[in-house]
Amino acid sequence: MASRRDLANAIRALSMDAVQQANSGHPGAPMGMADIAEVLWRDYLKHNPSDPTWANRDRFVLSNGHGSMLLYSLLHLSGYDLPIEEIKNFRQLHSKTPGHPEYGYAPGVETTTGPLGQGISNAVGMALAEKILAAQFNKPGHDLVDHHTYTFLGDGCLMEGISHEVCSLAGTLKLGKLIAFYDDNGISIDGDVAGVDGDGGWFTDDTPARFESYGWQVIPAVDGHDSDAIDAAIKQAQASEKPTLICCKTVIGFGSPNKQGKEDCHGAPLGADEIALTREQLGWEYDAFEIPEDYYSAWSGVEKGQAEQSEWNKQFAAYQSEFPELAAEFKRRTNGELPADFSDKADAYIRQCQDKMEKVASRKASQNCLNEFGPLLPELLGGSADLAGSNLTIWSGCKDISGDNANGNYLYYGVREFGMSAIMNGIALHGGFINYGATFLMFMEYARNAVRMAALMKQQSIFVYTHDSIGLGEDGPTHQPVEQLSALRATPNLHTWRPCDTVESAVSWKSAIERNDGPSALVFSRQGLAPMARSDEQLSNVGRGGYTLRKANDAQAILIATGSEVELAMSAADQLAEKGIAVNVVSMPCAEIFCEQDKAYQETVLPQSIRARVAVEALHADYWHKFVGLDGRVVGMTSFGESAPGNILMKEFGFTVENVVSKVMETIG
Ligand SMILES: Cc1ncc(C[n+]2csc(CCOP(=O)(O)OP(=O)(O)O)c2C)c(N)n1
Ligand SMILES: [Mg+2]
Repeated sequence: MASRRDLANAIRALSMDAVQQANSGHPGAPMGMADIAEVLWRDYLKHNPSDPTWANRDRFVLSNGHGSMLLYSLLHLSGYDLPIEEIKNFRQLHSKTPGHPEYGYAPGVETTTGPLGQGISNAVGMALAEKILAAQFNKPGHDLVDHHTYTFLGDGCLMEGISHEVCSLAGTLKLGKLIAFYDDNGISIDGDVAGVDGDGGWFTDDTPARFESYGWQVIPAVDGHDSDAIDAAIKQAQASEKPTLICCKTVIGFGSPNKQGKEDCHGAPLGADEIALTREQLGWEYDAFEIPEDYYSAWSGVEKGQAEQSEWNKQFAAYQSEFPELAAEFKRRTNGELPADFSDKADAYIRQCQDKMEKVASRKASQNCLNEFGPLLPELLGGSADLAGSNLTIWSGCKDISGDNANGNYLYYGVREFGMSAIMNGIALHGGFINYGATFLMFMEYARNAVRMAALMKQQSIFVYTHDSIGLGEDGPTHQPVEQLSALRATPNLHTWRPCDTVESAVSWKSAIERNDGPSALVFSRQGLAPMARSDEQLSNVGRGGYTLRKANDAQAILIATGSEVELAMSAADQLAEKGIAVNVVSMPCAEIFCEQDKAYQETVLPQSIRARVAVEALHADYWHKFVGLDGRVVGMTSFGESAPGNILMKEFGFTVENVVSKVMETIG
């Protein structure tokens, strides 16, 4: 019978052979962590390879995503729909086994990892989602939601600053079902992280002390190649109310006689000769990609998983008979379905905003939406990175979440923009929630890569950004976004909204809530914005991302504006009309959605025949050239802002009726 070590060697063999075949990849981490993975996956992980979407499965996150072959080996061996051909096609076009684990490619990959530090952050989000969902749904005798989140991470993840943000919060929020395995191999790409003989190096933290200070349970100095020690550590971790870091001393590339323990095996094939020597050293007598049947049976998680899931199904049935409404809600939420009446009620509210014609800052309009939509959506889970009072993210039904009471719907993320955003992605991936998190638009920059990951993974994270331009005023250029909106708009699969009034704000929220195949960024102003009158047709076109807000007969020019500059464009159009110049005004709250509309609609809004176009937006000018063309002009920002009252800055940087009018005059010659 195969020993634990033999079973772990199946991972080692698959990993080194797949990397060799692809002639690229990372054999070191999979070979180093194979023994840990064997104990966790065969003896502890609660999962059903036949149903990778089972709501109560344990989550497993490979935060050191370069070790993707570790995850692919585990999925293949334990019986997921990931055949050996996919392992042979590692890193090839259209395979399910891309270079780093990509969400949505292979079944069982819970999140995309590769940008170090974000996997552990997603794992914190998943553990947090589990804790909140459990608090909302579990009843005495019914632990409907009850699973662990396990994550593997390396030196790289711990060096990344985001790991501080999220692990600190995980400690405060007492995420006891989060169990992290630190691959303490002393190596990263450039070599020995702690230097050689006490000299040099770049990572010499006292990691156990660091995590203890966060409020974690730390199990130090576990031999990552000793199955019994790993087993004991997992037991101890599961017994704790605190999140646990298991520090595993491992040897990178374990089994490779000439490369193990060295950075050489981190991210390059071992080479045919070394692979042969490794086979010998490990006593692995099978050919490349050959796994004997008895190994597959020993690894298979199928039967156990099916049994676990049917046991849970029984639990669910019992819950359902006692709490039928809650059970239906649980199903609805974990299936990602909105309440049946949401869309109609949201439309009624949008109509109400139109009738009310209220002048408020769009951040306030956003809060009004939350007050309106929040009571309809128990799945709504909000937060802000220590700017709740400015972002206006708290609504009347908010209940704070704390370490001791997770039965709430509002998170204080603290000053952790990047951590918040990556945690949000983890919550979205977990399921059961629609989650939003807020900061100033400027500080999106700190969180940028997590926003990108939400878009890459098509996750419904709703990023709320207030204080959206130089219009914020006195805080000055450090706080005034300029190029940030272009960056958001350049992100594939992200919808970026910059509404001009209460109506567009409500439409943006409705769109973000209904959009379950990607993230939205909702960009709101600090300053008050005038309400716009609309016909029924105009009102229904707001959701198309761009529409004609002011239609002139025989228009000679088009003004395109968003957010706070729509009012300016309207005034400029009025003044031009007085001069006998007919101008249409297009409000473009979400350019990406406008670009998805059919050509015929786009032509009605931006007719080819009208080449005199001026875009007005108090953010970076460059984005708009594709809409205004070579004959057009942009009134936008090309420099940083200044510190002064917002209205003074708007004048200073050319956001005046006079300037917009003169730009239109230029275009019509
Ligand atoms: C944010 C980010 N920066 C840099 C990299 C490139 N990179 C991939 S692995 C790695 C070193 C990681 O070291 P460690 O986690 O110790 O991995 P090991 O070599 O032990 O497998 C680096 C710098 C990355 N993937 N993500
Ligand atoms: Mg390392």
